[in-house]
Amino acid sequence: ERSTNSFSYSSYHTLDEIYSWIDNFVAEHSNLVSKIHIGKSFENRSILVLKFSTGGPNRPAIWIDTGIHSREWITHATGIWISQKIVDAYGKDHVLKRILRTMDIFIEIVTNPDGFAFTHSMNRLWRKNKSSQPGIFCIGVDLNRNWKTGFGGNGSNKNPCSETYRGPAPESEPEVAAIVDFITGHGNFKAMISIHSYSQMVMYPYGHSLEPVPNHEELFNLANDAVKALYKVHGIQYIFGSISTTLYSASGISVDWAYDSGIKYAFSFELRDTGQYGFLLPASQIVPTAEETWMALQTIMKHTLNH
Ligand code: ING
Ligand code: ZN
Repeated sequence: ERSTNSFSYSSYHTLDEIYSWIDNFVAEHSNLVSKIHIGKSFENRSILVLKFSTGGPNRPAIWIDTGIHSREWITHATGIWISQKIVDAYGKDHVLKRILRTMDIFIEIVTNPDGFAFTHSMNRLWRKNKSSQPGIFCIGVDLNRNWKTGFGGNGSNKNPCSETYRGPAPESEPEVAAIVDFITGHGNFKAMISIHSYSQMVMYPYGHSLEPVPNHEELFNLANDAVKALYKVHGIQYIFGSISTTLYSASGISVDWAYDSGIKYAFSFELRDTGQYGFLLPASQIVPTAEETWMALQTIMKHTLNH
């Protein structure tokens, strides 16, 4: 396909389809969007980030990633829909205009490309990346246990065969190292939102500890506002709170690393549903899920802009 006109935002897509959508999308909106290559996956696929910017060097920035767990297909689909929404709403929507006058937005849609390709070819429910180590039979590291902060703590596993295998060392995985290098090199990120499915939750650090973060109250109130804005769209109820108290202990996770790196608005979403379909959410729910998620994201972006 040579244009995004024929792309269906209400269907799930393969990696090749998404990567060619990215190329068309960037070409059609070159005034606002560019594509950044931040690294290569274990199997040598490109790791791509969309940058939404109206100019200016190194503006304060918002990071959004989807698909760090490859089976969570609703998250990639939501990332794509939201990217399209940003270019549509820019020029119409005053809030978004205000956000993009001051800040840049970065979206990594396929954060785990090797795993994602594997969910299409071999195993729909694959979660980890596809890295292997000599002499070790099991494949894959959980990319949301491989970050430096709290690495090796509760809610991560040292067994390579586990679904939450943390990997041999912090940032051992190229998919994680690429983001760490990019965000650290940029140096001006103010918010990180890492999107998963499923369970209908908005959460903030810490995952590795029960200790409340210094701005816990601010994050609690902001999560509450985000969940309320989300509810208004289609009446879907999310719960919210810190990761360790709302879901479970999890160590070596992206948002704990972001928070301890100075990114004080760090959130992790769990999108629809609560288990009826789980990871196999019907495509008919893509657009409604994205619509409501967008309202929650805007709530966080607006707050980041004003603080
Ligand atoms: N759940 C997340 C997981 O990595 C999570 C929960 C999200 C933990 C963010 C910590 C931070 O286990 C899913 N669905 O992957
Ligand atoms: Zn996940």
